[in-house]
Amino acid sequence: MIGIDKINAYLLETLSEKRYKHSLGVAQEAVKLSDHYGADREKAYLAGLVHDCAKEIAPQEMLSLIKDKYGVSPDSISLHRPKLLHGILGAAISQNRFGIYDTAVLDAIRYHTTGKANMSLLSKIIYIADYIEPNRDYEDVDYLRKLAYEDIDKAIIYGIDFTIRDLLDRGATIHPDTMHCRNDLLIKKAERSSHED
Ligand code: DGI
Ligand code: FE
Ligand code: FE
Repeated sequence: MIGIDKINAYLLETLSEKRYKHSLGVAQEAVKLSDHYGADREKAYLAGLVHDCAKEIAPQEMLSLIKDKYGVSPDSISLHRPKLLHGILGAAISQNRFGIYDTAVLDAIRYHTTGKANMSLLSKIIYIADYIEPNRDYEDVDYLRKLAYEDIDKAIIYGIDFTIRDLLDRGATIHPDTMHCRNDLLIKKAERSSHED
């Protein structure tokens, strides 16, 4: 892996100041969540720092990098909505430019926008840190911040519901991984509570 200083230099060059601050915020929040839930804080910092490294690349450029440079074939929903490509491309850049080979870190980057079924603790942490990092400001953010430290699965479901409502209001497509993630967490939650009876 290249050094953190080189990764920071790349991010400073390719991201707006606001997005770079957001990335540092996600890294910081991910470390806090890792300490709380017993995940690897160094992996969490790294994944948080780089999760949006592809966010400000123009859609056409994203597509050609993904397909031609990195040889990945995105699904049709992601192709339809280029915003969904930045996790896929972020993981490819993290591997090929930054030399990150840790599959848990790469997966957390890859799925940070949609989530997916059977997420690892690290992926869950990055997913929710993205919603609650210190620079985020929206109506429910303080409630979600509290929930994230009480029950991370519940917090993710809350975040997904929030996003799905917004997508429905805008008449947008909903990625199947988003639904798989939500269903998976809801089913596991129901199974856990039935075992408690
Ligand atoms: O990159 P960030 O802004 O920090 O956050 P993000 O990676 O979670 O991206 C949020 C955007 O992605 C937001 O505009 C909604 C969109 N999005 C999230 N899930 C889905 C989605 N868009 C579609 N079409 N389908 C999804 O399931
Ligand atoms: Fe993102
Ligand atoms: Fe983000």
